[in-house]
Amino acid sequence: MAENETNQENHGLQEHRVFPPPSGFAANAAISGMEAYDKLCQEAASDYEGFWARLAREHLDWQTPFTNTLDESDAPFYKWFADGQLNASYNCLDRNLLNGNAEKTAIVFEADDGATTNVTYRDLHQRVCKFANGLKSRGIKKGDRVIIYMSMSVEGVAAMQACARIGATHSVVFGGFSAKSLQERIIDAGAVAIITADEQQRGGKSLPLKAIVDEALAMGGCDTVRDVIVYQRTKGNIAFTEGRDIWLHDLVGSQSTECEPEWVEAEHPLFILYTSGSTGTPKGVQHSTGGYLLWAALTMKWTFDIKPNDVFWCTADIGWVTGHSYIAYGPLAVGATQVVFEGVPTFPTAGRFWDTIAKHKVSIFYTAPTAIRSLIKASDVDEKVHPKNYDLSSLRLLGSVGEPINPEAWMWYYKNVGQERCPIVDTFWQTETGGHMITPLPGATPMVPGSCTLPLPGIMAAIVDEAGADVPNGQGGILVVKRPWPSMIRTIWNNPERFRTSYFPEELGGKYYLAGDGAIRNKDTGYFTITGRIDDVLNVSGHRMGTMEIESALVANPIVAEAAVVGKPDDTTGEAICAFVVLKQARPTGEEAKKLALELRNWVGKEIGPIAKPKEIRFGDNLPKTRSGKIMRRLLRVLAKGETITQDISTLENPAILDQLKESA
Ligand code: 6R9
Repeated sequence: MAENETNQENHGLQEHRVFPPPSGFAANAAISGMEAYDKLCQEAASDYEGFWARLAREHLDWQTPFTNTLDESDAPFYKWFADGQLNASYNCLDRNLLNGNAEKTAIVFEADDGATTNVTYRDLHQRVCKFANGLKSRGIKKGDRVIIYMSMSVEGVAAMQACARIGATHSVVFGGFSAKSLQERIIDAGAVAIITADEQQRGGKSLPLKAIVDEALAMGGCDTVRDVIVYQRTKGNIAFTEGRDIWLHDLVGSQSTECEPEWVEAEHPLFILYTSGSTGTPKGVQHSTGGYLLWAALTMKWTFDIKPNDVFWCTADIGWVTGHSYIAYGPLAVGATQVVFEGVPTFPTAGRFWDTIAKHKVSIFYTAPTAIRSLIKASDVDEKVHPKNYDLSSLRLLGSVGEPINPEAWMWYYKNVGQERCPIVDTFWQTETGGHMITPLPGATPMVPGSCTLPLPGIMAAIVDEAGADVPNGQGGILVVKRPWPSMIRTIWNNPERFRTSYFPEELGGKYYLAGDGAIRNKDTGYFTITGRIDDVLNVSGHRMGTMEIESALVANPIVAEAAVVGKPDDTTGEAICAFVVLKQARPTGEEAKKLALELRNWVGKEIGPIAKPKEIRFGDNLPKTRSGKIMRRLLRVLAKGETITQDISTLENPAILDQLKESA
């Protein structure tokens, strides 16, 4: 594991400000006061299985009740509620029709251009049933994998729900990924169908989707794919392959608005979501149906304190796990009204978020620190887009996700968006955890800017050293979860061995879930602060990127001999990608270096997607290496920051190289 570089100030370890939950909030909260929190923690500690069984019975509807709560016989391949049967789409839609929510708005769709569409639970149920019947009509069935490559839309959510309804396992690929990334995921998942749109509409521009699907399929190896289903969003011009491609409106046109859900066992894979790890290829994180849905629903109630009249808005994309748990499943499972937003935070102006909150009277707002930081900057430049100019009185709770929120951004969010009235839930979790893990409870936990505070009841988070031994509070270490929990990753698709070694390493005893983050607990409060990844994973604008993935993309370019990628701190994006590159030709300088750097950035954009483009590229005749040929990444990290190397470089083979790598092209 790489060393854990902690910037104490940045991570709020010196933070002494404490914000108790507003009293009015606590009075009506689902978990009201720390006594209520402690009581739940005690219940979990004294009867772990009983605790989870109770919650799973209370919060989900089961077609066949489970009798077996946790099966550890094949650890770390844990099974939860394994003999129970249910359907995720039934729990998200049908039960709302039965609960009297049929005419309630499920989705307020806010299009890029500001047009609004309201979809009730009854409408959504009908759309999903028609969609599910359409999928069935193409022979798609339980256990099949379906890739969803779509922008933010009601149809995107309906596509996920329709797969769930028929027991097909979906794998959503973020619309910003390249044809090559898409192709890799199609092949790894062995997908039988792809659901996409003609184009996506973002920031006033139309961007291709279907054309990228065509390109991915043309790359070969995707023989499992029989159908490409296309939602018509922009009416842009696209190619159509007869027999393979079908318009969504043609597919669902004559389908029935009823579709009996396919009852699946609780462990049935609801979805696979690819995420970056420390080695080259992305990992297909496989989630279950029962355990996953339980936590998506329960965290809506516990962390977001969702109430019948709330308007919930999570600004994530359905291509990321946050969009799965807190758009496609969680809000629907609890019968909430939510905003689904197609656009970008800066279009038509950087006031779009605040304007949309005012327009739809959003009461719970969940976004990423990167967005907050960029909107702080925007409102510094242009006073008109400052939140004070918008009516944000509907807000009662704010959330943050994806990366550490620095105390200054937290304070700005608290004062200017929440007007010191709204608690902030800084939710730490991961693609692999399925839902929130460590977060304040808005009606209970006193908040400290920059700290995600305490684990949710039932989550046995701890900090250990490299040998798996507990470390005392006040001393940093490795974040682990000591007991399995219902919404945890079940395996890596196609690679159970990688699952075991990545998440349950022998060094830690083979029983603890290794999150991949470093953390420290406060001496007095026991609060957790996440200090950043301890592996080769970067977090750029809340997007997870493996350094190895970017390196592989760079060396795939014929002009590149060698590349090393590190993260450097960035005021807006949290981390930025800095690539050190050795070319096969002589080291370029001046204009040539600039030209080649641009070429390589675009190349990476093509290979992985625009989010992976290095912000900086530096060329050297070589990389700093030890005598045994190992790249000394810690030196590269110092160089990337623009700092002087004070560390020991006695093992460095070629110290002269360091000077070359100080400046970017
Ligand atoms: C949900 C999501 C997971 C990684 C995680 C950590 C970072 C997420 C955080 C946070 C500090 C928070 N992370 N939330 N770090 N405070 N509140 O983001 O999933 O894309 O898999 O990323 O993001 O480093 O390990 P994912």
